[in-house]
Amino acid sequence: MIQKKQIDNYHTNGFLVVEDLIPKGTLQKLQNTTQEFVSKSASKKHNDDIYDLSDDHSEKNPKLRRLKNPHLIHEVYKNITTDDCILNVVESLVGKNIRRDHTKLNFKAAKGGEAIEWHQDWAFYPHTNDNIVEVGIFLDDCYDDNGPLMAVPGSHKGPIDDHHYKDKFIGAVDPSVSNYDISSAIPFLASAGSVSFHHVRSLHGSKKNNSNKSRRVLFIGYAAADAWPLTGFRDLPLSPSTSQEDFKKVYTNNIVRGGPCLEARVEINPIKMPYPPSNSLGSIYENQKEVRGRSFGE
Ligand SMILES: O=C(O)CCC(=O)C(=O)O
Repeated sequence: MIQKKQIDNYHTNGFLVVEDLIPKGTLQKLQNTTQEFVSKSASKKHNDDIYDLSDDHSEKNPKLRRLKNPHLIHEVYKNITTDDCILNVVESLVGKNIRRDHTKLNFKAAKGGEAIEWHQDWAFYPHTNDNIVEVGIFLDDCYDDNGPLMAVPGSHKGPIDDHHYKDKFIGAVDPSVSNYDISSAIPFLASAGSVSFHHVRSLHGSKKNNSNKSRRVLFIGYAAADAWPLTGFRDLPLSPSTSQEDFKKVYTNNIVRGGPCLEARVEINPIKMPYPPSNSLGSIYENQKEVRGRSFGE
């Protein structure tokens, strides 16, 4: 459990880092499993439903940028998404009915793991309310030169920056026209086993990893069960061929604490829909391709 002061900090700043939240044995399992996937990625030549590869990925020097939906491909990842050590904190931030929305494991390889441009997750997936938190489980120690995630305090309560470029949604903000002072961003620095929590509207980004150690973070997005996506669930179209089973798979089975809620709670929030899509699809790295380096000059 976390203290009231930590919860207040989350609501004031839009983020929180809790040190050493993951038990040592669990952390070890997550690290070992992740290493197995890095080894498996070596033989991959192209991005697919599981692997997102860096442009300089090769068999000799595998450079995995992201594992997509890790909870669907290995029990160890699935189990951590329902573990009380995470859900107890998530409950105190978003309430007692919780839906797991997505997972992803971001890698920043030593000496060059890629930057992620400034963005607000909300711009990608607006919902009927913004009771949504992104959890980041640190699989490695993460300090200044490892390309830590950085977030602008208070940005979760303000406007949504423009994430479009040349009339397409590219999922990145031009810092020179941001509503926020990027230089005030706070890096999330902590040892492996620590966990960050950032609000879906918090403006964040991360630099390249210039150190000689990798930086791996397992991200899990959780939403209040009554927050419904305004773009709909991609895998749950309202069509005659959508079955009860499909609904369970996409919604009910992802309720990880409390119960489901078909009554969407609607709040007034700033929203610009993420359309039309970027020229480059598949992951945030692909979406942001056209403007890569704009924020961090790398
Ligand atoms: O891995 C990172 O540093 C940033 C992750 C992130 O913001 C994202 O994947 O949307």
